[in-house]
Amino acid sequence: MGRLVVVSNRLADPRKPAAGGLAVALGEVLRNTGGLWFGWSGAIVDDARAAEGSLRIQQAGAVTLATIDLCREDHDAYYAGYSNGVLWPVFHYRLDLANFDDHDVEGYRRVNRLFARQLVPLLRPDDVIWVHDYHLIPLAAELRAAGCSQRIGFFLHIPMPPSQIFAAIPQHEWLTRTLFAYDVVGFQSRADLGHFAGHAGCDAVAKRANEHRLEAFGRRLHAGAFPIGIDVDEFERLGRGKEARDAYVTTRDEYARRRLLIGVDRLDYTKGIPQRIRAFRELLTHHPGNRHSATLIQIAAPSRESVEAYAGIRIELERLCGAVNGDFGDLDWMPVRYIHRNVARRRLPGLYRAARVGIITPLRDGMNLVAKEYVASQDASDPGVLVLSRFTGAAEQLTEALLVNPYDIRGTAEALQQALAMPLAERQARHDALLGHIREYDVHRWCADFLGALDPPLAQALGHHARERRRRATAPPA
Ligand code: GDG
Repeated sequence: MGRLVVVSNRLADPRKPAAGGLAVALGEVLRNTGGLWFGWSGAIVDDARAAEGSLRIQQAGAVTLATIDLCREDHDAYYAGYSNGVLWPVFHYRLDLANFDDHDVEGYRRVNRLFARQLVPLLRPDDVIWVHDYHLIPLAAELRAAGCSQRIGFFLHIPMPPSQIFAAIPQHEWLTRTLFAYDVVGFQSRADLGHFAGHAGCDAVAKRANEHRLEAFGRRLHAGAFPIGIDVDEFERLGRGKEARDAYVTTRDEYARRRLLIGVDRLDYTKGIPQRIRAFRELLTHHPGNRHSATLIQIAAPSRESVEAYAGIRIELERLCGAVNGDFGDLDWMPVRYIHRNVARRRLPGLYRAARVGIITPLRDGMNLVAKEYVASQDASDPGVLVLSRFTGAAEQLTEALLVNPYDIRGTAEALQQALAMPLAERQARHDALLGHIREYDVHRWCADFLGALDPPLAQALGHHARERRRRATAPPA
């Protein structure tokens, strides 16, 4: 069995529970193959020479973690500039927020070249390489240029926009060409896959041999939809832990006379948080029975504060929440609890469970794992209702949620009212179906399906380990 090498912008220590489901799942596969995880350390150093000599290798159990630092100029152009100032907004259909600057794309190329240069000496001939996300689109092309012939796959965690939007990026042809250096390219949804296939047909004049096989630039590419999931078992375990139970009991008792709605997001303009606050305001306006009763807890974890486009959203949200509380609140009732802080991961399942409605309404999202975490945290005998934006990858699977158009403030408010008034039997039936989906398409299935397309022998060997894990998890204690 070959070794798995994961490459991503940042990496997480898979042994730490705070790392999240993705790190747990990748960590498991990496452990079982004695694999390597390579990425940026998060440190910014003074000059390019210091970055060049910064490779650090540590052992995390059976997994090797290899990191490099970036110099300030490269970081600003690659991370804040091209990745988060061009690719993130455009891939989320926000051309208005994109800041096209030739200087940034040069930095993006430089860092991808640096990643390749530092990674190549660590590689073995039978390694299988899995590259993650928009920061590293041209990495395989750089690795191929350096002589790598290993199998290389790429997974895009964010949406793939339609060709008319993608083509606004001045370097769209180059990006498309570099994607053909991979053997497998994975997307979150069938819609995203369709957009890519359509675009490759224009940009690369790709021939589509079948649903998944595209040919261009003398290379064959397998393109597929691999919807990411959560580690449902791990999340349920977290939910049984002390911190989650405490968070549940405290929240339930504090809001005993209220019905709670909850939103949990990174503070990002793609997540539709201002629209959500407006919809909640609309709910209080048109359904006054919710006054003194419904409370929205909105957790907005700080994110990318160095990127220009994020500056305004914090101010806008504070203003919107302040206005709802000022206009509707009373001495004994604050309609919106807005928390601009990171909440410990171990507490999240308790908060989700205490809320009658999970309100997940991004304007555009590759998948959205919070929606799945909310479902996994519910008490099946008295579950809450998921109100979900139709513009998330998750909506392609979670059709038993109340699907809304987040731009339609009145429509979203009506869905909130429907959720708050939903009878128990309907809540149970919807929850049962949703839980079935998230169990079937969990993060382990995502890993197995992607690796199955990239390297079938590796996936087969890992399948054996996964069966062992399940057997151990379900075996009665000795
Ligand atoms: C990208 C794509 C895709 C949030 N607030 C806190 C916190 N979180 C955790 C959630 C969840 C994760 O962060 C967010 O995941 P999402 O999927 O919702 O969104 P992105 O961060 O934008 O992720 C997305 C994902 O990649 C995976 O492919 O689904 O579409 O944009 O796990 O629980 N965690 C803690 N405190 C918080 O305050 N601890």
